[in-house]
Amino acid sequence: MSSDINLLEIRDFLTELAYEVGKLITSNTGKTTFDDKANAVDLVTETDAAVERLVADRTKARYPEFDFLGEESYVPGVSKLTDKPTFVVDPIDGTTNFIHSFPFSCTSLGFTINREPVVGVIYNPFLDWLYTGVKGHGAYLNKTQKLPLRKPPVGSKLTIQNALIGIEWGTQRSGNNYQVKTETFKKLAAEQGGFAHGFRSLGSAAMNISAVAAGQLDAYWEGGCYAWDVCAGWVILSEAGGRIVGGNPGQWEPAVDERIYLAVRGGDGSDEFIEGFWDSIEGKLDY
Ligand code: LIP
Repeated sequence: MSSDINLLEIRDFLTELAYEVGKLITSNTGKTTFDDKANAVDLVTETDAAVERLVADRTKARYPEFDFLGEESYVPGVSKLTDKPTFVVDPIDGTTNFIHSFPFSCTSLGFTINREPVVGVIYNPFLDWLYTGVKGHGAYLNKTQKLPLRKPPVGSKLTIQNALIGIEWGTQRSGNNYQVKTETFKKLAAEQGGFAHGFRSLGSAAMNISAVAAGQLDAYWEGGCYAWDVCAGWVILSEAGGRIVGGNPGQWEPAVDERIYLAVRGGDGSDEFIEGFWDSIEGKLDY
């Protein structure tokens, strides 16, 4: 029975595992060769695979009855997220950052029950930032700093104009999705458009979502990432008072493997912000 599962124990187990794989990540950054996946900007390294093997072995040994879904062992059309308790893992989120030694890659270790993210552990070993969240138990940075860290000014409302927004170019650099993204970026930035305060691309979905959970980004919009990119961040953001809605208009309750997301911090005006953001999207993302 899923109600018998000790989520806090799973958080602690995944935290120790994150610290362990963090050493593997920092000791190999910038040193390892890389291969292309979908194209010349969709990259993977042997360290990604080694970290995933370690996480898979440890989780299987400790929780043999639970399923595992990982980026590097995923088989399109075969690997599926089910209702079973499942570890949903991105061994290194921000692989391009890892290859370039840009210190915004992390390991993202999530856990779902009935496809709902209920435990999240994200660890950036370069900056020693550990984000954790457990359903019903809050979200924290480095175990003690409750999220969000930044509280918006009293009386302020979340609007596109006063927002700092996480965006990513992703790996598709032509076609409809690239067109929708780039035209939407322009619309959100333009003085006659959203005139947003600014945009940040951390190069990692998990790091972007963690920044929204911390209140340091107001939102993050991306299409094309997968359940393993967002699962851990999903519960961390929810426990920090934010939420993830669909990255195309009208999807208020997306599935974790929906692949098109808009993450928004908590606070006054978030519904209007979401609807205004959706109105700014120039077309429809399709993944
Ligand atoms: C990355 C995502 C990021 C996306 C990148 C890449 P990876 O995951 O976290 O949001 O823009 O294209 O997919 O491949 O580094 O694990």
